[in-house]
Amino acid sequence: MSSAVIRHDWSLQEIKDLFALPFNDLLFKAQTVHREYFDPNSVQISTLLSIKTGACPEDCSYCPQSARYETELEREKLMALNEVVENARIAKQNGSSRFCMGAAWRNPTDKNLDSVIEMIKAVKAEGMESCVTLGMLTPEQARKLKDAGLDYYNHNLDTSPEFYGEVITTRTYQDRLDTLANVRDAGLNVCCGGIVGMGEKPADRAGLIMQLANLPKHPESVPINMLVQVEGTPLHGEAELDPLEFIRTLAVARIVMPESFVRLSAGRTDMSDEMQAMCFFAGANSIFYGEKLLTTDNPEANRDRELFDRLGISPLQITVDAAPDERETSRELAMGKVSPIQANQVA
Ligand code: SAM
Ligand code: DTB
Ligand code: SF4
Repeated sequence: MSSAVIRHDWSLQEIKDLFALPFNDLLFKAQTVHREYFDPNSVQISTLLSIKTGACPEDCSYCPQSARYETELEREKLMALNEVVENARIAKQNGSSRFCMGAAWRNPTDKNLDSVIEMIKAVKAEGMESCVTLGMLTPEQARKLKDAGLDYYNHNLDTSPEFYGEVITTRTYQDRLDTLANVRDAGLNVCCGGIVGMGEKPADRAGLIMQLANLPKHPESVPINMLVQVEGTPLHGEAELDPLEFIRTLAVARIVMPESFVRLSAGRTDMSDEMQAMCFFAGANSIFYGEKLLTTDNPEANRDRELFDRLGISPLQITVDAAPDERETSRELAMGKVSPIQANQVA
């Protein structure tokens, strides 16, 4: 039995106290919790595809896809179904278990939603888990996605409620919480995290983690993105965050959301192998795999394969055609594999 209790009543001070621990104490605690809930050598891998790129009406200061900023990004219309399927097949061949499709929308129109539903069905037919991120959703839209067989919906809180207004003005924090509630109520798995390195204060990183940990149910996936600074966006030129502070953020997320997959998300191209190894030690157990995120670069697949080999990490295998109840147990699946510890105990 696992001993760390799942809580939803974290105070800001408790989270700040975790951040303030000596680095080794924090990492030891995170790794201890991690081992209670997961096989420490198994990492879930997802592949991203931008199905609708650029010309977004929102003003998220970090985002190259906002129509308000002059970036080098070429806007594109909604991708054709066959192109999506081709990309999903390649992702599966490369060992990815989840295919995530992102659209640069404030929210999907009902017509757009119907097109995305066709894509979700096609991805599922390829035997992969599906995830989409389409902006705000109404309760009806969330239900339609669930009925179509969608597994995960990604919608990030991005930062603390206090810092939020300095990053985005075109939708509120409450709008995001409402979409998350609609997604949860529809019975979808939630993927929700944020971005660090945007010039926020340490209290804002703690505030983001507190918001995530105090949601009525913890998100099944928690992506922690390091800001990718894109020329032309307001956050380009922001002071770089201390890499150790990024690792601390992952570690605290792991401790307060022990059952969630914590994803080491955007920003890996600029991280050394050693830094990524430390992120996995801090309890990150999911990555985006493949040479592109949505519009910016991700490490080459070869580099990731080599890194996994050097670290003795294997990609988590998920059986998508299992019954829904069994599918929900991907965490148990991660635990169920014979880990080196269990092998030693048998020997
Ligand atoms: N338009 C939809 C929305 O905002 O909900 C979906 C796509 S949006 C690109 C998904 C998430 O990507 C954002 O919430 C943000 O956390 C992350 N993101 C976007 N640009 C980023 C950047 N430059 N660096 C790191 N993360 C970024
Ligand atoms: C998330 O938290 N990170 C991903 C995914 N969810 C959709 C997106 C990262 C985007 C980085 C910038 C880009 O490539 O456009
Ligand atoms: Fe649009 Fe999403 Fe980018 Fe914000 S993060 S500008 S909503 S694509």
